[in-house]
Order: sequence, then C-alpha cells, then structure tokens
Amino acid sequence: MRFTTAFKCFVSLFVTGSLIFLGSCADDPTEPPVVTKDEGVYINEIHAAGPDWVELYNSTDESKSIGNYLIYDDATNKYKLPATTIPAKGFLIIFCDDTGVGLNTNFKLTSTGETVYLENASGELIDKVTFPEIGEGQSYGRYPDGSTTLKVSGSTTQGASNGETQAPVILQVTRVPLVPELDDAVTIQAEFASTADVATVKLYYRLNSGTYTSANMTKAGNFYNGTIPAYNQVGKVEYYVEAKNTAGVVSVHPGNAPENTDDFLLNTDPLPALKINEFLAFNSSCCPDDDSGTNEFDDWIEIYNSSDQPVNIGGMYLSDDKNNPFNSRLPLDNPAATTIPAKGFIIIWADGSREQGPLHLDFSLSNAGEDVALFYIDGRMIDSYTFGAQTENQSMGRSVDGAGSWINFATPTPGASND
Ligand SMILES: [Ca+2]
Ligand SMILES: [Ca+2]
Ligand SMILES: [Ca+2]
Ligand SMILES: [Ca+2]
Repeated sequence: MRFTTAFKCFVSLFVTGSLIFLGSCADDPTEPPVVTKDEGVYINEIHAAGPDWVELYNSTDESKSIGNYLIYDDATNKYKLPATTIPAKGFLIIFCDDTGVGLNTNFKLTSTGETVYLENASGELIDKVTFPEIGEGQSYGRYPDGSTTLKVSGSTTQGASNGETQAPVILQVTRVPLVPELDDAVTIQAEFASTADVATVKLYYRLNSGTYTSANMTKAGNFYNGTIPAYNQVGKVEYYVEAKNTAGVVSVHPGNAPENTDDFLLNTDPLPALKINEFLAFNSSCCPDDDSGTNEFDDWIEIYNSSDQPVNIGGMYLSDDKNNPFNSRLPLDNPAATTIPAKGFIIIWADGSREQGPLHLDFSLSNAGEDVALFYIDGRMIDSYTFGAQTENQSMGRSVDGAGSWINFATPTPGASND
C-alpha cells in the first residue's frame, strides 16, 4: 500500500514537474489508511443493526490499557476512549450510539456496511474491519477470536468469545399465504446464506400466547421449509425459526426471538366500510402539510368512512403496492387522531416522515403512477386503486364519495367531500 502511494506520488511529480503534489499526497485522503502496528488488540465482533456495538479483544497474555485510543468510522470524527483496561484474553464492548460519553461513541454504525478503525494513543492504526450488510441479531466477527478470518454470524456473542464457528445466517423468513384465513395451513420458508454447516432447523409456533409447538423444517437447496397447521380458531399466531449448526451453535429469526416473533392474525371481522376516496401523488404547491412546523408539499391520501359509525383505522395498513399489505401501519396508540367520523374523511400524508405524527406514512406516491391500497389489521385488502402518470397539483378521486368512477380534480378537496 505504501509502495502504491509512493508510486502515484512519483508519477504526479514526474508529470507535473512540481513539488506541490509530493506534499499533498503524503496525506492523500483518497488512500485507505493502513494498519501500521499490531498490538494484539483487535476489533473482534461488530453488531450494526441497532443497538450498535463493537467488541474489542485483547489476544495478549497481559492486560492492556486503551485509554486515549481512538475508534471511528470517519477520520474527521475520531472518538477518544476513556481510561479503560482490557484483561488478558479478555473482551470490551464499546457502544456506538452517538452519545459520545465514556464507552459510548459519538457515532453510530451503518447496517449496510462500512469500515471501523482503531488507533492507539500515538495515532497509529492498530486494526480496521470492513463489514458487509448485517441484519438484526447478526454480527460480523473473527473466527476464532483475534484471527484474520472474518465471517457473518447468525447470532452474537457480545463481550464473550466468538467461539470456533459462526452461527447459521438466516437471510429471511417468508410465509405462504401472506394473509392466511381460518383453516389455512401456512408454509414457512427460511432462506440461509449457506446451509453447509446447518444441522437442524426448527419452526416454533403458537396460537394466542399458548405453549409453543416445534416442528422440524425440511431442507431444499438454501431453504428450509416447515408448516404451521391450520387453526379453526381466531387469534394471533406467532412463530420463529431456530437453526443449529454441526457444532451446536444456534441462531434464531427474528434475531431476538422468542421475545419478538413473526406473526399473523386469523380474523373473521367483516371489513369496515372504508374507501380510498382521493389522493394527490404530485404535489408542488397544493395543500401543504404543516405538521413539521413548515409547509411541505407532500403526497396525501384521503379515506372516506361511508358507514354510520366512527371507524378507528389504527393498526390498519396503507401501501403503494397491492401485493405488500404490511407496508406502513397506522399507530394503535392514538385513536383520537386515527378515528374517522361517520360519513367523514381523514387525510394521511404519504411523505416518508413517520416522525411528523400519527397520520404520516413510510412511503410517498410516485408521480409516474403505482398502487394506493388500504388493508385491514390482518392484511386483508379493504380497497385499492392503480393509477398512471399524474398531473402536477391535480388529485384523483371518486366522482361520488365512496363510489362512482375515478376522475381528475383540478381543484383537490383534501378532507372534504368530492361531490
Ligand atoms: Ca464476541
Ligand atoms: Ca409524489
Ligand atoms: Ca411532511
Ligand atoms: Ca375529497
């Protein structure tokens, strides 16, 4: 690496015949920093899908003081560690939570992957690790501790040895059907990064907080499949997948199961009398969203309640994809905001800004056209509409509230009758 830098500097010098380049390339910010000293202290494990942390490992036979050492993911924002000692063959966890106090750094990690650097008190780079995208409950670490072999693991060993082998990595778990009904058997499929060292995979499931039943899943390529048998009872079905490798190391999906699980609702409620009544997908000057304190010209969706009773849409979902019912869930904890009066309207901002309030969604609507869809709490579709390219500041809506054909409105009527 040093040779490469020197070589580039030489070329620059030769071409330009000037010393200016020689001076600048000694500190060339485009050159990746190089580990210049091995102190036997390593970045041993990284968890980046929140809460973020870095595990340091002291591979030497003596305790090691790391006061004033620097850890960072951005050379312009190095974090100085407090006076701390890592025991011989011991571990230390540094939380990357952007608080900037003690063992809590002034930066967070990016779950899609980046590089973390560790410098000693003299500013010499003693380790760096570039990690790939890692999911919740997964980590990237050295196997065994302190070695040069880095792998993604399907589970974490915060503050403890990484062991000899990483846990199986479950990339995703899907189900068919996505929205089960009473008496449907449900197929659960777990996709693995590799099944080479996987010994057993089990599916755990239960209805209405009962006792978990486990079933072995069957291997098919990089997948393992299992079945939740049909229930003839309404309620909530929770499930998770547990995989064990040939060394007995276990991972689960979701990452923190069984505290968190995947779930679906078996529900026979009649669907509420709600309609997507109007929307504006191309807003530049019509009807601003002022929930942030300034006027934002965001997309919006109007829903009409055609019944004679108020309807609380908390827990229901809106989506810009008819095939993705669980896209953006309306909050359960604010019925005052999410209840639509009888024969009334509600406006929900499709602005990708959930933090702006209860009536804001994770997505916006494409000016070029896509779906707008409303789903019940269990994922059953209540209403949907597929639209094409939109005219700036014009809405589309039903010609009669809750009914009629879809037409363009040169003068949108957010929160008011279309009639
Ligand atoms: Ca560990
Ligand atoms: Ca838009
Ligand atoms: Ca907004
Ligand atoms: Ca309207």
